[in-house]
Amino acid sequence: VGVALGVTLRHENDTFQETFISRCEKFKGSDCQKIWRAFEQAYVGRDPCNVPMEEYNPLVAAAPPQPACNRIMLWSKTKDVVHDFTEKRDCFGTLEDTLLGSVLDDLTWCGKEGSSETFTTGCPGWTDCEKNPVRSFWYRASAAFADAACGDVTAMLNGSISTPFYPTSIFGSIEVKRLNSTRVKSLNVVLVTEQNEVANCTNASLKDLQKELDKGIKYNCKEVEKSQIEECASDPQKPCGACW
Ligand code: ZNA
Repeated sequence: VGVALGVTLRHENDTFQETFISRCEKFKGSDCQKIWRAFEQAYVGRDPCNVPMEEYNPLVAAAPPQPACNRIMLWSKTKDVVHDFTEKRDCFGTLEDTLLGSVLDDLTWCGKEGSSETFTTGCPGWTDCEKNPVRSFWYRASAAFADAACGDVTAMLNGSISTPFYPTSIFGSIEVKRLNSTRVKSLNVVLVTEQNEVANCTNASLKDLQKELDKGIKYNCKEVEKSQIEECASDPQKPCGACW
């Protein structure tokens, strides 16, 4: 049993690294071996509940997000509709379109004290402990992405829930706070609504969002039906600026 388990784990470890490297290599000119080593050092051999976001500083330094002014798309509780749109249309870039976000999207990983391996099973879940390797990575990567934001920034929030702006979400606790008025002109909220609209742009949580914004950043909010976003995603003729 011990041997069989050892073989399974070795295999798990290799597949994860292969996924990492092959996703990374889609970004031409990147030193993916170097980026892998910077990634691994953040969590390998560590208690998987004690990986602070700062452990990923060397990784972010090795693969910093490239700022694309006026094209930054942030999101909270709208992952599917956002990525459906950004995959089909070349209008906006999300964190998941940057090297680090694209390499690690939908992956789970952790280390273990006394081991030099990467595990993909038996890792703490998002809420099991705060300083888990996956959650700390997204905090750190989101901070870097927001720091690099410039011009007019868009954020897709969910109008089908009662608090589209959640102060403890990554968008609320990291991204909004790090938008800097010397670089960012405006934050444009697209509130994605469905037939059963629960929240509109007058929602109290959106007042809290405006209070968090650096003075000097203009704020706009627009309610847009999900079906309209999906239609524009499937209509390559329509200019980006005419989607909503
Ligand atoms: N691609 C990702 O998996 C991911 C991306 C995970 C976390 C954060 N991000 C960044 S931050 C993303 O690019 C957006 O710009 C920002 C959204 O973060 P948020 O405001 O916290 O939004 P959210 O919808 O609550 O969470 C985003 C993602 O985090 C979810 O799709 C899940 O993958 C993960 N997540 C959040 N809360 C939980 C969770 N997974 C499991 N349990 C949770 N309670």
